[in-house]
Amino acid sequence: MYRLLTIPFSHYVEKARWGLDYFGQSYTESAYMPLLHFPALWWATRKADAKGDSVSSSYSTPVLICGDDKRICDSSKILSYLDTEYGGQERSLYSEPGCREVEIDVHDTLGPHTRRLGYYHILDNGRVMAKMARNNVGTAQQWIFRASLPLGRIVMKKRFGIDDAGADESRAAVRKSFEHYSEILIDGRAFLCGDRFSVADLSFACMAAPSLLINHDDGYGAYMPEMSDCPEAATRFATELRETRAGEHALAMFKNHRH
Ligand SMILES: N[C@@H](CCC(=O)N[C@@H](CS)C(=O)NCC(=O)O)C(=O)O
Repeated sequence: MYRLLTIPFSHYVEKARWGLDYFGQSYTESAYMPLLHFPALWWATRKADAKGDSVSSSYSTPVLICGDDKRICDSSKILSYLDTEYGGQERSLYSEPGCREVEIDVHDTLGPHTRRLGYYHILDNGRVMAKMARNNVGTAQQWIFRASLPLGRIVMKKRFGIDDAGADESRAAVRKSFEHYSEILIDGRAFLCGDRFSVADLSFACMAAPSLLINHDDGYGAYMPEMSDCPEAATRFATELRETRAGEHALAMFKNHRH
C-alpha cells in the first residue's frame, strides 16, 4: 500500500494520482494546504534524495512513500517508477515515441504558468480559498490555513511571482503551449504521440487543467474551484482554451482515461 503526500489540488500531484489509479494501485493520501505541507514534507523526506528543479523546491509535492520506506519525490519519477513496476508491454505509459519529451516540455513550460495563473485568480478571494481548504483537507488544517492566509498570500506571491505582470507572462506562455499542441493535433490524431494513451497525454492534460478550470466533474482527483466561483478573467481564458484542439484533447483525456 502506498502513501502519497500531497497539496491535493496541485496538477503535479494529479499526475502522480492518475498514475497510481491507472496502474490500479491502492494508496492513501496525506493532504496538506500549501505552506502547511512543509513540516510533513521535511519529516518524510529527511533521509531521501529530494531535490528541487526549475519549477519546484525540495519541499514540493507529490512524494510517494513506498511500503519498503523508499520515498520518490517528483511526479515524473513517480510515474516512471510505477511504469517500471506495473506497466509491462500492454500498459506502459512510455512506449510511444516522443512521449517523454512531451512530459518534460509540459512540466517545464506549461505547468508553472498554469499554476501561477490559478493562484493569481483565486489567492485574494478568501471565500474561494476557504472552500478549497474545506473540500480538500480536515478541520484543523482548515482553521490554521484560514488564520494564516494573510501571511501565506505574501509568501506565495513572492515565491511564484504572482502579480499582474506575471499573469500576463503566464497567459502568453499558456497560449503558446496550447497553440503548439493544437498544431500537433491538427491531423485529427487521438493521442499526442503514437497510437495510444501515453504519459504525453496524461501530462499535458494535468498541466493544462488549472487554466481549463477542470474540476471534479471533469474527472480531476481533488476539489478545484467551480467555474461559477472563478473571476471572469479566469472563465474567459478557460473558455478560450477549451475551444482549441489542445483544450478539447485535455478534456477528452480526463473524460476517457481518468477513472
Ligand atoms: N517537479 C515537481 C514539481 C512539483 C511542484 O512544483 N509541486 C508544487 C505544487 S504545484 C509544490 O508542492 N510546491 C510547494 C513547494 O515547493 O514548497 C514534480 O513534478 O513533482
